[in-house]
Amino acid sequence: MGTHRLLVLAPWALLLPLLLLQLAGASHVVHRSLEAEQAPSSVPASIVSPLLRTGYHFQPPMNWINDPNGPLYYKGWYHLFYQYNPKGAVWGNIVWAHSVSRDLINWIALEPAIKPDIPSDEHGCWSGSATILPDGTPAMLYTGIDRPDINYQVQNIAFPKNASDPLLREWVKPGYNPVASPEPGMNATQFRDPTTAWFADGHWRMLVGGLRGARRGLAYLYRSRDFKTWVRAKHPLHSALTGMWECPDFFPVHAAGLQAGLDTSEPSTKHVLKNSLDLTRYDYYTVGTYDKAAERYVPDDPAGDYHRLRYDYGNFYASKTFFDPVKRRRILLGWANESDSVTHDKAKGWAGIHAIPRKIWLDPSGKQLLQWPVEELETLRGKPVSVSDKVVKPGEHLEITGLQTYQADVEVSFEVSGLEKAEAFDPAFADDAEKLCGVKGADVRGGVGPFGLWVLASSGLEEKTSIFFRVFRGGYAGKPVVLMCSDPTKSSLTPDLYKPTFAGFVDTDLSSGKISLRALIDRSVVESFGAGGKTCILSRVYPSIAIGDKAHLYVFNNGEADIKVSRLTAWEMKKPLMNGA
Ligand code: DQQ
Repeated sequence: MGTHRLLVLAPWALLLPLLLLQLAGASHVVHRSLEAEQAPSSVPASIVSPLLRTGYHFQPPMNWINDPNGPLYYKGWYHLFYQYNPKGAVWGNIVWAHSVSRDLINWIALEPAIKPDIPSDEHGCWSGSATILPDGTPAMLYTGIDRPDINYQVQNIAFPKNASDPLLREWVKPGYNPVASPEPGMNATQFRDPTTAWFADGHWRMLVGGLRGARRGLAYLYRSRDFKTWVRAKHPLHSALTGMWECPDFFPVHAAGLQAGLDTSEPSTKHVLKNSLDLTRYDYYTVGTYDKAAERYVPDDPAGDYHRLRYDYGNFYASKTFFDPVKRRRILLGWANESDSVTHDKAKGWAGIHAIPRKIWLDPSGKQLLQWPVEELETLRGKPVSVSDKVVKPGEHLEITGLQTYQADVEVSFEVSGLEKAEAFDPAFADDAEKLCGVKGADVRGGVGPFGLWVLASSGLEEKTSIFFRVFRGGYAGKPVVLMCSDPTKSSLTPDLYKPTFAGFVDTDLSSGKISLRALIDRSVVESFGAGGKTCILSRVYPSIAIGDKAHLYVFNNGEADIKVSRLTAWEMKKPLMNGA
């Protein structure tokens, strides 16, 4: 027992000086609220209200953030670096800010780790990735901007100054930087975001995102024997006519259905290549084979090359995965931008959050990935409220009461009684779930569905964000088509908000009539996971009435068929340590 207590206490003892540091940083928080008070009169009070600042999603106390960078685990700590503007709530002056965590949920802010201070990153330290070298030392590959006014991009390396510091507070950049520069004929302003390197047959390899001509997005492949001298391979690992590939990510996955992750250098018969498409601002991936001898990646479904599968069908971009050696899992981190206006962001003093870290693995079908919030999130769950075996009739809704729902985690299993009433599927929408959802939003009556949740809803339903399913007859080979949507069109009465309808199809077998939905509700974000993580949608919303204890949660059914809630459990979510804010 004594030993056990010691083990539990020891890591937190380490936290004390850091917590004091955070308190010293509390002036940031004051500064933020002062800014809010002085907001231009055109900015509604609700927008700058602390009740719309997320409670358990990753963000610093103030200012702009975008891409997650170089996530890694080292000597007992998870490290997250991220693109950050120390001077304001809009993109610019980019450095790598740095936070550490024991559990991926409670975060402590440290000083920025990588800042412009050598000729090859003097005008910006852009995105990059961590590689754990064989001796256990992390190495950081990242993009530097090396000249003013033009975003000319090169790739740099940084190492920890003191490898015995578990917090990796200081980073040094060797004199041989940059390690990769654009060559004649390459587009020097579209050449960035190195991946985690992997080792095979005597060589390290890394990818760098690029653009050839006007349309060909590509993943340049570089090789190195010593992690110092990098030589570009003649052809890219892969390319497609999609526009610029930002933040490529390439990793092995276990055979279908196994939840464990693989270290990036471990061999496997299946790999995933993800690219962030600058043109659409979505993260697309394919599952495929890595042919090491030919140094090529071949997607299993060439027809779906970067326009079919997305990690998330909502506001989620520039993501990155890493291998967690503690729980042997692969974890996905992604950035969600605001969808209010720049004036709003300046008034709030902050912009950008990260999605809750998600474990990812290959679906039993082998055709796509599954994603689920890391289990550590469940430590924030408070008292549960549950509902079982409730039928929601056509046109009815059911309020879930007994808890605050503006910061909540909701898991629900639905059962549809039969598909006789399902609407016929129009094949014109076969490739465009978003368009289909735009036409058939939550308030458009259907057959089987729309059914799902109204979250962050006002009591008079003037405001509500709808997360729902809609089932159609007559899909490919007679299979029902399941559409999952997030409809924020009624989410707020505040003007000047961007309220895109997001949607994806769910490749699920409805023969049992069952389908599940999980929604992470956090003040101005809703992260939804359909059918156990087959289809995910993150949406930013800014209610003006349904904030704080004025936010309600309902199950709704706007179809013609009964829907049964076999089981719904909702938990209030506690606030973790969040970078001192
Ligand atoms: N963000 C970084 C770039 C990357 C882009 C700059 C993606 O390195 O391509 O902040 O959001």
